[in-house]
Formats: sequence, structure tokens, C-alpha cells
Amino acid sequence: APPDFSGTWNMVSNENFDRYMQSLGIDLITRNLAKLIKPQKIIEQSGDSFVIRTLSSLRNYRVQFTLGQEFDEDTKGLDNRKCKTLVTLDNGHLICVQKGEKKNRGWKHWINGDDLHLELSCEDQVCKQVYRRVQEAC
Ligand code: 1AG
Repeated sequence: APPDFSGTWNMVSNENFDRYMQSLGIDLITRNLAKLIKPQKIIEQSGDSFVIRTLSSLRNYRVQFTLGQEFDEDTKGLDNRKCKTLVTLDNGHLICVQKGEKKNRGWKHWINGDDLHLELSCEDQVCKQVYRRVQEAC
């Protein structure tokens, strides 16, 4: 059965985020603030439909999509670019391609045990993040 990404996830590690942000043209002051924060992901999945919210003290970001349906993404509050974005599910991996000004841009999410993995790519940079599931009270 395909994984259910739904839940609340807290960042536990973040590798090469600075160079990923550099490849998106994020200024030094913003990068230095962004490096310090540990965002939370809140994912709501129902069938092929997803809402992913990335929450932090610095910025919040929300994206909503249906698997296999390209949409217009505006990375408002991040690098403020427009992309034609497509997300598909391949062997348990959510694969996102963000077509636009930046080459080789996209991300991948997958689950391993209680960990949600995220690889963010832009040009020749790959940022690797891990989030851990927040257990809900019963
Ligand atoms: C995302 O995750 C959004 C994740 O698409 C944002 C990742 C990197 C941010 C890109 C550029 C940085 C620009 C400004 C820095 C300011 C804040 C950094 C903290 C960002 C929190 C919102 C992929 C997927 C679905 O989970 O969106």
C-alpha cells in the first residue's frame, strides 16, 4: 500500500541548505536567519490530494496539489518565483518537478519508519532534510 504522508513532522536535520538557498538567489541575511530555524511540516493527504504546510517563526509556506496534475506554483515568501509544478508518486516517493527559470528544480519526499525525508534540488545543489513524526495524544 502507498504510504500516508499525513501528519505533523518536526525537522531534525538539514544538510546543504545554505547552498540550496544560494542557488535560489536568497540574500545572505535571510539565509543566515533561515539556517537557524527548524520548520514543522503539516501534511494533509486524502487520496491523490495533498496540502503541505511548512511552518516556522520566519516564514510559512503552503502548497496544495493533486498527483499528476500540473499547477502554477508561486513560491511567495521563499524565492518569489513562478513555476509549472507537477507532483507524482513513484514507488512510495513523492516526486515534484518545478519547471521555471531555475534548472533542475524540484523536491522528493519519502517515509522511512518515523522519519519523513526531503531532498530539495536546484541547479547543482541538493539539500537533504529529515523530519520526525510528532505522535498525537490518544
Ligand atoms: C517546500 O518544501 C518549501 C520549503 O517547497 C522551503 C525550503 C526552502 C526555502 C527556499 C528558499 C528560502 C527562502 C527564504 C528563506 C526563508 C525561510 C526559510 C524557511 C522556510 C519555511 C517556510 C517542499 C515540500 C512542499 O515540503 O512544499
